[in-house]
Amino acid sequence: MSIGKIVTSEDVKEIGEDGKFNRQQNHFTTPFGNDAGMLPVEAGRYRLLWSAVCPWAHRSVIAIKLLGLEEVISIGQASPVRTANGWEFSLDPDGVDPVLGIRYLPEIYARSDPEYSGRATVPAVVDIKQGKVVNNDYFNLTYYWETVFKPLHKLQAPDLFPEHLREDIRQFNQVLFDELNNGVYKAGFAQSQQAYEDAYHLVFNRLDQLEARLSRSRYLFGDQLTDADIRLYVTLARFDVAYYSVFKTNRNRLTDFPNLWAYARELYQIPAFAESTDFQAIKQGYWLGSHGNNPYDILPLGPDVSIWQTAHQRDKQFQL
Ligand SMILES: N[C@@H](CCC(=O)N[C@@H](CS)C(=O)NCC(=O)O)C(=O)O
Repeated sequence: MSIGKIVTSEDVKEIGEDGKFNRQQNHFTTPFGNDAGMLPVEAGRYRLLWSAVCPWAHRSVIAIKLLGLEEVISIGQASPVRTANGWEFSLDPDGVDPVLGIRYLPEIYARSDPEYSGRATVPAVVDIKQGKVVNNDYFNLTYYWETVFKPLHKLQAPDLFPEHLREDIRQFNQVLFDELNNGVYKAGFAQSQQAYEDAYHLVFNRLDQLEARLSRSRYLFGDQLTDADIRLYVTLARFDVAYYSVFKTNRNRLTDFPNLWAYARELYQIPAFAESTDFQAIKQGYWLGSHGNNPYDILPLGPDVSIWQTAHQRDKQFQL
């Protein structure tokens, strides 16, 4: 199947006159829910397509695992290095996704909306029944898994989005997105010195504030792991292996912040986080993909990621 020309950041005009990166809007945003016009909440109906390099997709996979939704929402994984034809399912036998039969992600975007002119991105949720992308709203996906999919959670699943904290978490997540999750991309994709420097300061000012917050609190919202922690984690897990060098956010490494570093290790040591964190894939994806500006495709050997397994002591530090 022909997938046509691959859409790039330039095509969708994500770089402004001032050299600043402005991320494209999501296109498939119909909410999941039980009201008319929503995507029905059903077990076995949807397939989440992701790549281990991608922080926006990673957060969704962590939430699915923590909530025990793996049997409810199936997961298809593209290889970490985006090809000239877009995300490729080369990790699968014969190089095609076994459920959807696609080789490249843009195939299913084209099938879903022939008029779609944006980048074909992960995460993408496909309605298996229709064989179409129905949602790529990465900002809100975890909220759906945590709320409307609640009747399908495993027994004793954690409450990652507690009612009384929802508004606070939403507000916090927006700041986290603007200044850190997407802040690193603003630095990495900047096309002017000023745009890069503004983003660099945004990132490190926010990290300084989070370092202070996590010196007083085991997780972002007290003693309970929430959606906000998943979102912070996916950026921290990529910081030293990718962003520090590839995106030039190099005032400090994650390992230079004692509280953030111990907090990140604590999360990594929870199976849902460790099982879905592939540092080698992250490194390949940022260095060898289009982000890397690495003409000879040389993959750095460091940093040593075995240190993610060292003791964190956060449980002792915040004994109830
Ligand atoms: N859907 C969002 C976020 C998701 C996103 O950027 N995903 C990246 C991987 S981390 C992607 O799939 N990029 C494909 C491309 O740019 O062609 C967007 O369009 O900016």
